[in-house]
Amino acid sequence: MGKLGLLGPTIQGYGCAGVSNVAYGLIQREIERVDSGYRSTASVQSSLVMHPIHEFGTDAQKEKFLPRLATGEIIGAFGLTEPNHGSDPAAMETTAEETDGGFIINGSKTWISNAPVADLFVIWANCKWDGKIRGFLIEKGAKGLTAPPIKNKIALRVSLTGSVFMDSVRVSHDALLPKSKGLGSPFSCLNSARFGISWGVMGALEDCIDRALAYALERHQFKRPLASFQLVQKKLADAQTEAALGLLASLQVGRLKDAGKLSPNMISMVKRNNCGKALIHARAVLDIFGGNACADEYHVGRHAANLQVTNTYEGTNDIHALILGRAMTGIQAFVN
Ligand code: TGC
Ligand code: FAD
Repeated sequence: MGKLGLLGPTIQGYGCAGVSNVAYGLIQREIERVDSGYRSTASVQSSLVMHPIHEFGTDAQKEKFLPRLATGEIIGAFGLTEPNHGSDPAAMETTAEETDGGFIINGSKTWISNAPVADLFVIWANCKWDGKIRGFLIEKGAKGLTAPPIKNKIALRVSLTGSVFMDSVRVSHDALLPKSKGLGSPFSCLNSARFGISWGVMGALEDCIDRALAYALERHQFKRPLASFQLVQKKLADAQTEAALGLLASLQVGRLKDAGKLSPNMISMVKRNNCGKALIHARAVLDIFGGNACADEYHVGRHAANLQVTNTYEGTNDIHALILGRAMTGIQAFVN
């Protein structure tokens, strides 16, 4: 991916491709045709690690990390979710305390993509001196930092996921992302990643449709191809319609993002809609495979399992419904 210029592609300079947000979306769509886990690896690196360094970091941090993240020489991870706080990151327990030489970080993160192989961790912590959430760059090998893998996942198996434990990890002042302040900072990273997911899941659905169509044309029952049955055609037509509508919605959001006219609520709408529709229709076309649905060589079952996760991470389907409900009614349904 690094060789192809697919990592951090919207960033100008630092060896990055410097393409538009629409191009970023198209990249995620193609990567997720292969597997949602590949797209996860790429979008964490691009949107959740390179973006905050570029947005909130010093020139020295950008020079030090961005070129090597762009080539894939080093891998990054983004730690927001904690064992006791997923949908509600504002309540995080990870803390940063200022000392003479820098900061001491304590806490734990869970379900962190790329963590077991990460060279660099963007860790979000509550700063004890003013109660604000800020980002910190912690390099692999820091004393007190461990990132064990979460094993035996039943979905997104190609993406490595881990916990991150920080037991009095000492970092220098250079570790702070100085322009990050408040929950809006990690959320700005999520805006970019959620936008990419909205394109990516449509790529996964398109792969499901292509495979189901090919199977339906080839497999015969009652002396006719499955594709000749009206119920099978309806499944394919419904899925193709949602893939087309979802992609066009993401394209419009991408154009608005490129024009600087984006509202994060638009991203919640396309992330929620496209992940939900991709899951529903991947499951529907999976039926076409009959018993072969449970054979891994047909791939659609793998996509369907992955798409359940895309409906969970980066804000669950229901959390995005509540974000949209808040935007419409002005009433927040998830008050602490
Ligand atoms: P709330 O009061 O709404 O906002 C707090 C501050 O943040 C600002 N803000 C945003 N800024 C930019 N973009 C957005 N989308 C923003 N949403 C909110 C807001 O203006 C406010 O700023 P300020 O200056 O007034 O302080 O915060 P809340 O605590 O009430 O939020 C609730 C909720 C549910 C919306 C939020 O917490 C949420 O989105 N929860 C879901 C958590 C989530 O998405 N976690 C993702 C973890 S990372 C991940 O899953 C990676 S998977 C990667 C992969 O493998 O692909
Ligand atoms: P919870 O918050 O406990 O939610 C459980 C259920 O309750 C959900 O259905 C939710 O919608 C519902 N719920 C919660 N609050 C409300 C409410 N107010 N009203 C109605 N319903 C509610 N996180 C990272 O920080 N970095 C990563 O790289 C990362 N990668 C991930 C990779 C994988 C494979 C997975 C599975 C997760 C990853 N995550 C990552 C974590 C992910 O973002 C969280 O799992 C997600 O935000 C949900 O949090 P939770 O699992 O704690 O669920």
